[in-house]
Amino acid sequence: MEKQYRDEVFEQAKAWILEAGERIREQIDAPRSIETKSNPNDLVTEMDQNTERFFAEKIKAEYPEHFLFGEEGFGDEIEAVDGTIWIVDPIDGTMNFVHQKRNFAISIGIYHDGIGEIGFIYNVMEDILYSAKKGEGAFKNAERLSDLNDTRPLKESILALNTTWMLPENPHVDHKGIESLVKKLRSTRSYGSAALEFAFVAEGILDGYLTMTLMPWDYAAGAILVQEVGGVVTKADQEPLDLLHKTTVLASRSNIHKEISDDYVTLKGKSDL
Ligand code: 2AM
Ligand code: CA
Repeated sequence: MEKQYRDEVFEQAKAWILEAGERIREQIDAPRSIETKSNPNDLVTEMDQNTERFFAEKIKAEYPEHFLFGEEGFGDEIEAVDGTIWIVDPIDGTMNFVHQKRNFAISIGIYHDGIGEIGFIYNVMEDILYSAKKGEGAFKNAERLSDLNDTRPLKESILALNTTWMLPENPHVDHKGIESLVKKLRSTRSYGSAALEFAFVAEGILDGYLTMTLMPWDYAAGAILVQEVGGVVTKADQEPLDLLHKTTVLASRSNIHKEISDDYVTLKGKSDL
């Protein structure tokens, strides 16, 4: 994507994200009906749907040649990465949105022919916008984020990790390896919003994020942000991410990435689930 065009799309997307976030903040205390999707804990609200519809309408009107790949299904059927695709999670961390009324984000990654060009993660209630453009670094609001420290050892690292992966019956990863990893680390965190977990890795307040089940809209923006500050983002077995399917993800500072994957992660099946 040409720089001038990327800058223009960036400014447009930023304005829409801030507007969508303001609408969510205005209605944060309104009564809402909550439905479930794939399981009783997979929540969705009208706010998720209305926010994605807002982006779908804006993108269609302004950029009819672009595609939208969104969690709530208001976009296009995407089967290939060709062209310009907005990969949108209107609310990442819906359970936090419903239960906590904070700790959720709007996540938008804009890809051209499979290359990440623009990433936004908007922590709505804190009004903090993380952003990145390919080759131009990452920002937290107006502050440029520093390149990640690549010397801190694993034993002094904090990793975002869900407790699920330590349960023997989890279908994705050998729990004993994760148990050893947890013992090795300084500590773990679990924020409940994949997008924010990526943003915190990019900011350097987390050293990494390991998960077994993410959809493209959960990591599309985050992967761009983390890579722009020198971090490494792959599937948990170090294979490249593929943008179209559910996947495992390991995002971290460069010096601990291979060690985590080689020494602690043994997948039970393929990394694309
Ligand atoms: P969501 O809120 O947009 O659904 C919670 O640990 C994180 O995982 C959130 O980012 C959440 O995104 C995501 N998530 C929840 N259920 C998921 C599922 N079945 N597959 C993939 N990601 C999921
Ligand atoms: Ca969502």
